Amino acid sequence: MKRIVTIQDISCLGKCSLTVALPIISAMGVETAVVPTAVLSTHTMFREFTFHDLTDEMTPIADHWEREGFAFDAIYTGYLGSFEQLGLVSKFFDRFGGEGTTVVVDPVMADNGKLYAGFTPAFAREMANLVKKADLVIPNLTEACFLLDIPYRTDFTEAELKEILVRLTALGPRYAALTGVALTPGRLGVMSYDREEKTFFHYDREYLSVSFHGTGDIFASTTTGGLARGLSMQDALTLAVDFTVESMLKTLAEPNHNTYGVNFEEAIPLLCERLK
Ligand code: PXL
Repeated sequence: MKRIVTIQDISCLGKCSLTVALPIISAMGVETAVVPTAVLSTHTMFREFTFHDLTDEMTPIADHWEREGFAFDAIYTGYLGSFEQLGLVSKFFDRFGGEGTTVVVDPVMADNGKLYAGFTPAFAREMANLVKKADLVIPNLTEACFLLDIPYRTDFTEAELKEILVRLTALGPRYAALTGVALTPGRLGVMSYDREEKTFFHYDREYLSVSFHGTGDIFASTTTGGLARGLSMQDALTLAVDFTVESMLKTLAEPNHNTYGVNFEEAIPLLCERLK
């Protein structure tokens, strides 16, 4: 069985970060180790939340794992809360990365043109530094603009989006995948670039005019799980789009659905079916 490790917070209720990554990647038939970076009562989109930092646990966990000789087929990072954590994750990549380990960085920090509460442009620059060590970076369009320090717009042309992807891979990763790309009115999807093959890829689905929290984490988890299961980059990204859309459709089908997270649970059969 393949084994990945994911490094991000655990928001106890709210369906994002670890409470999404663990069930999804496990359902894909991949062992999922975790390094929880903080415990929050909910994600930060609620009016109030508790926050307990776990930075001090990160190095002892890695030290123990190194003594045990554990290795990972992929390392996947999501929401990271401080400069210190970015530095520790960079060290983690040095210790557990290398040949045979795919490093996936989802630079969670912004959406809809704005940084999330608590993040700064300086943090984004440091995140760009971490991205250097990734094999795949999966930003949304806002995060890509912050990583590249360019103004965010909603009307980038296809040529401009391609330029953004090329510049993201110039930071270091072989692959960049941009989420939330709308090349055609009424459609939304992913666009990616492979620096070695110099090829672009695009896949989209019907645009659902709703925005749910946690869909970026669902997308990145599915992509990482798919890669660990041996899918090509294009197949992993396609599955991630389809699973994210399916989760949103399941949510919309519920009369009194949550607004804090999506119903990915009832979409899990699609994942299992596609990985048969
Ligand atoms: O979904 C990304 C995410 C993860 N973890 C926490 C968050 C967010 C987004 O706001 O607040 C704690």
